[in-house]
Amino acid sequence: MTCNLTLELVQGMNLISLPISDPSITDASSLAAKIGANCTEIVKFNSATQQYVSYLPGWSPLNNFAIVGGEGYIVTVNSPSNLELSGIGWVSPFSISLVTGDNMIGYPINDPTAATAADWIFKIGGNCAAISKWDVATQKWQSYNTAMPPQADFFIVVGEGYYVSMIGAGELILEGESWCPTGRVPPCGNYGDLDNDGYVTVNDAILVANYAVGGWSNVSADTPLTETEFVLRAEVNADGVVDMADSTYIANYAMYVQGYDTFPICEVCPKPQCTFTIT
Ligand SMILES: [Ca+2]
Ligand SMILES: [Ca+2]
Repeated sequence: MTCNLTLELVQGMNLISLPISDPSITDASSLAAKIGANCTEIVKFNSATQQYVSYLPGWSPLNNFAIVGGEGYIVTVNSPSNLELSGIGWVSPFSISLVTGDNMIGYPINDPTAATAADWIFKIGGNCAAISKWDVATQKWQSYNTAMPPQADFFIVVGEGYYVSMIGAGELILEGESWCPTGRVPPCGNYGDLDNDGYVTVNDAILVANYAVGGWSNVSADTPLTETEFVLRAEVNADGVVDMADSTYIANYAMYVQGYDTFPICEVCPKPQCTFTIT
């Protein structure tokens, strides 16, 4: 499943990483092209040589390095810009190798145990001396290290890049959902999954709304299901009709709205134990 995500770049330096894999971004020149004419420089940190590598859009093909998941990049723009990404999520677990010295890395997976700099130090282990971020608001570096407590911990943010300073080799393993949310699995059976992709997403809620408004002919081209199966899966609130209330219920479930952790139909008729009939 593809998704869209926008990174907002401030005028000046930004330390970013790609939260999703966008097939149109493979190297520094394609990243610069995606940002547009405002992009004046893209820098990577080569951890093997411990040196910066700079790509200057429009100047020469020199240093047109590969852009990959899990790396951080310093992107300079001469006015505020948006980086519009379209692609698929990185695969969890995502392992990032860290060498002695500095490493500039990203945050490719939404790992609930890696939400702050202190979390990262804990996950990486004893060889990690410091995590540093580039604060775009102040255009200054901010560090969290193990040597001089107490300091202000900071949140690790999707789309940003970070320096990880190591006194020996190590690894950061991120595990969780991708930044391209795939949606929730149905609470029981395959209720709420109208496009048959295995998940309950907003797209399923839209299909039910279209059915409620325009009938089968309004959705038949957008689902592999038969009408009978479609109606069975769409009737999630167990009131005997497929209407906008079901669409709303499915949307709330897909978006993890509080109080919508299951469907009423799962109490009445949890598939495959029974077959529900719509009158
Ligand atoms: Ca679905
Ligand atoms: Ca209903």
